[in-house]
Amino acid sequence: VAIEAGILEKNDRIAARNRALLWAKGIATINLMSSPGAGKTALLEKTARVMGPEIEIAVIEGDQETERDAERMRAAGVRALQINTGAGCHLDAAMVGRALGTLEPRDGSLLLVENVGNLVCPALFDLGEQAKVVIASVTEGEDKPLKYPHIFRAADVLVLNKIDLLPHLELDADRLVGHAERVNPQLRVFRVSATRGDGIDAWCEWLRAQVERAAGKSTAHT
Ligand SMILES: Nc1nc2c(ncn2[C@@H]2O[C@H](COP(=O)(O)OP(=O)(O)OP(=O)(O)O)[C@@H](O)[C@H]2O)c(=O)[nH]1
Ligand SMILES: [Mg+2]
Repeated sequence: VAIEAGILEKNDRIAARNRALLWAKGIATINLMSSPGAGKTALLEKTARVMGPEIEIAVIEGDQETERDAERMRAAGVRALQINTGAGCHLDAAMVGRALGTLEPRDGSLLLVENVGNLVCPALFDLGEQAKVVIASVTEGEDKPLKYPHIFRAADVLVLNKIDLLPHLELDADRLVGHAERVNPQLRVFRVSATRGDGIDAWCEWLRAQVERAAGKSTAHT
C-alpha cells in the first residue's frame, strides 16, 4: 500500500507539472479511457476528420505494443506519437511529459490522449489532462459502470459508443447510462456511433468548448 501511495504521489507531482505547462500554452488535453476495443481510436479518427480542418489536433497513443493506432491517426490527417508500455497497463504522467517534449503540440491546439485499453488502472493515474472521458460500447453490457466504478467516477464524460448496433442487442442503453449516472451524477453523456457518425456533432461541440476553456486558462496566465 505504501509503495502504491508513493508511486501515485510521484505521478501526481509530474501530472501537475504537465498541467501547468499545457495550460500555459492554452492546450486542451483530453484523456480517453476504455476497455480494449470500445472504439477509442475510431472515435478519434472521426473527430480528426470532422475537426481537423478547423483546429490543430495532436494525438498521443498508448498501447502495450505496436504503432498501429498512431498510424491510423496519421492516416486520418493528424500528428500522432505512439507510446508502447510493454507490460504496463496504463499511461502515466512521466510518459506523457516525455511525449510532450517530442510531439510539441502547438499553442492553442487540441491534444487527444488515447490511454491503454483497460477499465481499471488508467483511472488511478492523472496525466495532467483537462478532462477525462470514459468510452463504453453497447456490446460490453449494462453492468460495467457498477462493476468498474472507479473509472466512471473519475471521468467527466461518458461516450456510449456503437449505438448503431443497438437493434441487434438485448442491451437497454438507458439502463447502462442510469448505472453510470448512479456511480457519477456529474457525468456528461454522449451517445455516438464513431463509425456511422451519430452523435458526433454534439461530441465535437463539447471538444470545442474544451479548446475555448484552455484558451481562457492561457490568457489567465499572461
Ligand atoms: N459497429 C461499430 N463498430 C465500431 C464502432 N466504433 C468502433 N467500432 C469497431 O470496434 C473495433 C475496435 O475499435 P477501435 O477503435 O480499434 O477500439 P479501441 O478502443 O481503440 O481499441 P484498443 O486501442 O485496442 O483498446 C473496430 O473493429 C472498429 O471498427 C461503432 O461505433 N460501431
Ligand atoms: Mg485504439
